[in-house]
Formats: sequence, structure tokens, C-alpha cells
Amino acid sequence: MRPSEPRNASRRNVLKGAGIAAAGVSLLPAGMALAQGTAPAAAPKGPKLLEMEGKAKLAVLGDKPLVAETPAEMMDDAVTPTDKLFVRNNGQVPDITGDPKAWKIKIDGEVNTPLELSVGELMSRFPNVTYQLMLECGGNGRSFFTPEARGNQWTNGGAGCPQWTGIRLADVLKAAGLKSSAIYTGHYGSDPTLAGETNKPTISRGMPIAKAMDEHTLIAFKLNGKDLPLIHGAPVRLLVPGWAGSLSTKWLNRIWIRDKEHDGPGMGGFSYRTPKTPIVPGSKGNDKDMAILESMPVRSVITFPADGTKLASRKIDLRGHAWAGDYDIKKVDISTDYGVTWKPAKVDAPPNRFAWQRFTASIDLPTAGYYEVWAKATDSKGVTQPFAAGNWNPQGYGGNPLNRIRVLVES
Ligand SMILES: Nc1nc2c(c(=O)[nH]1)N[C@H]1C(S)=C(S)[C@@H](COP(=O)(O)O)O[C@H]1N2
Ligand SMILES: [Mo]
Repeated sequence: MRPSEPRNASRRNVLKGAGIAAAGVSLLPAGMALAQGTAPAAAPKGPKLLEMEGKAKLAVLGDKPLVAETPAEMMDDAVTPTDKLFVRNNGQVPDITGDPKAWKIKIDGEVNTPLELSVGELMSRFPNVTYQLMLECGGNGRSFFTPEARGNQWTNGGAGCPQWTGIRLADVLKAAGLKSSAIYTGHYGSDPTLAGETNKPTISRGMPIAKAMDEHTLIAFKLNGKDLPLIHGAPVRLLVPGWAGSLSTKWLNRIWIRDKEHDGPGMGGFSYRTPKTPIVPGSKGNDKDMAILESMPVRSVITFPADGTKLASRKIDLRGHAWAGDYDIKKVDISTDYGVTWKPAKVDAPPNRFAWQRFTASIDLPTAGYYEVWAKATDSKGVTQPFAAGNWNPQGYGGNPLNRIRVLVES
């Protein structure tokens, strides 16, 4: 099996921004030959860039529905700025007007006291908390699968770690009183489907009660200290850090407490599920052999320098972020010789659980010329990133090969 090349790398070359130019470096030519032993990247075509008020020029992966990822070099901020946070819609953006504080959400099903609370009541009745929390699309890394898996071809940019303010879902569930029959949640938002239907959910996922009761699982109304923008789920959304982003329902209007695993759209078939027994890549698979994807896998992204950078010096002050679903990062190792030797990067502690961790490394390349820099993170359970996306599945979940960038040292 060949290692996964930096996918869409030539595509990303188009994105080099002012930061790179300011550092006195320019770009490798688009379509530059890759090092011996690696396969050429996908056809070099520039990405469509997002043009939306309040959003940076993210790479558009689809426009109906709108899906846009954050290029690796735009993931460099310690706290993801709102304009750089990726966007993933499954349907249309709802038309929401009126006082956001009057917006209501319903908690019903296996509870002693079904609740219908306005956002204003939620804010005043329960403690408001702020954490820096990962939001990561379940399909992040999908483009690294061979053969291509069905869905948006995310590289590593379906992820971000901004600051979220909200109330704990646990507090609301305690107020409603969970019955002993409560085992799972089912989430509903107000977005019309792509076809424009408003009488059925676009997507409706859920989680085991234990995850719902985690103190970091929020009903969020602020993003980086400001009211949630409409595109990110205003007036309120769920934020279920560490698990597939699809659980973090935007435009939230109902949480249904179930006495069995939830069965809304996005819970069955090959959606957000990975094979219990590895299947032949490219095969149809059997949806009876699939298990729900819960915690997201360990991942690292080099955010500086950008892939394809020409460097004036052999010294690189490398930076990146690593994260691992429910777990912390134990170490990140860096290789500049295709994985023959590895050196540990410095890894910072997270500001709180479920936040990404900064890694830095001072690299001294032995000569001028072409190098790849590889990063490989290991989580607190000792699970590390593979060399190639493994456990292939039809819809491409769990693709987390080590991260690779290419640099050319000119002197
Ligand atoms: N109501 C609703 N909530 C939703 C979605 C959606 O299509 N509708 N997409 C989900 C998916 S798949 C992801 S990855 C995250 C993305 O959140 P963002 O667009 O704020 O980055 O929202 C989730 N919440
Ligand atoms: Mo997603």
C-alpha cells in the first residue's frame, strides 16, 4: 500500500496568502513533480473560494448544500476566528427572523417534565459557561481514502476550535428529569431540506445519554464572544465536542430523549458508521456490519509553513495543531526523511478538555533541496495516526493518515 500523498496539495498551492509572502517566501510551481515514490496529486485545479460576508475565503467543497473547509495554513490561530471556521450544511439555511431570545427549544420523550424553554430562559436559568471546543465534521480526512469514498472530499479542514458560550445540556436534562428508560438523544434543527421541505428533518442525529451529560456538551448561543452567526446555527445550536460535527445540531429546536438508539436521518446505513470488520476498499459493504462513529480519531495538521512553501533557510519554526476526539494528545512526532527517523515536537497542554493542542518544532534540514515534513500525533490511549487512511468504508469516515507538507529550501 502506498502512503497517502498530501492530497489536493496542488489545489492548496493556489491559496498561499499574504502570511507566506510576508515571510519572504514564494510558492512552488503548481503541479510541481512530487518526490520519487509518491503518486501525483489529483488534477491541479484551483478551488472555488467562499465569498460570504463574515467568512474568510475558505475552500468550497460544494455549494448545494454549502460546504467549505479551512485550508491548513488558515488553521494556525490558537483559537479559530469565526470567519475561518469551516461550514457544513446538509440542507438550506433557514430564514430566521424575530427576537433570538424568544426562540424556543423543546425537551421531550423519556423525561419526567417535558420542557419548552426560550433561549432567554435558558440563558438566565442555567449557568453560562465558556470553553474552547473542537468542532469536527465526521467526514474530515475523507479525501485521503483510496479509492475515493462517497461525500465531500475534506482534507483536514473540516475542523476548528473556537470559543463557545452556552449552557450545559446536562443542566437542562437534569431540570427535565431523565427517566430510567432514557438511553439516547435525538436532535432536531429548523433547516429546510435541499428540496425545500420543512416538514421533515434535513439531518437528525443523537448520542448516548452519557455523552449528553458530559459537562462540555453545550447548548451554545455565542461563538468567540459574539452572538452565533446564522450560518453557524443561530440562535442556538448543540456543541458536542470530540464527536462527529453532525451531532452539533444548528438552528436547534428540539431534543427528543429516546428509550432506544435514535433512528433519524444520518443514523442508519453507512452514515457516520464504520466497519466492525475491515472490508475490501471500494466494495459495497454490509450495513449490518457497521458501528456508529463516536469519538473522532487522532489527527495532526501542520499550520506553518504552508504546504508547497519555498524557504530561504534550512531552519523551520514549525507549528501545528493536534486533537483526538474524547482524548488528549500524548505526543506529536516529526519526520523529515519519510518516516525513517522521528523527533518529538513540543506539545502544549489544552486550555480545557476537548480543545486542540498546539505543537511546535525547530527543524534544521541537513541540505538545501526538496523535503517533506511529516507530523504524526499519538493520543492519550497510545493510538497513533497511520501512514495511510485505513478501515476504508463507503462514506469515508475515520481517515486520519499522518500529515505531510512539501517544502523547497533554496539555499
Ligand atoms: N440543523 C443542522 N445542523 C447541523 C448540520 C445541518 O446540516 N443541519 N450539519 C452538521 C454537520 S454535518 C456539521 S460537520 C456541523 C458543521 O457546523 P458549522 O457549519 O457551524 O461548521 O454542523 C452540524 N449541524
Ligand atoms: Mo459533518
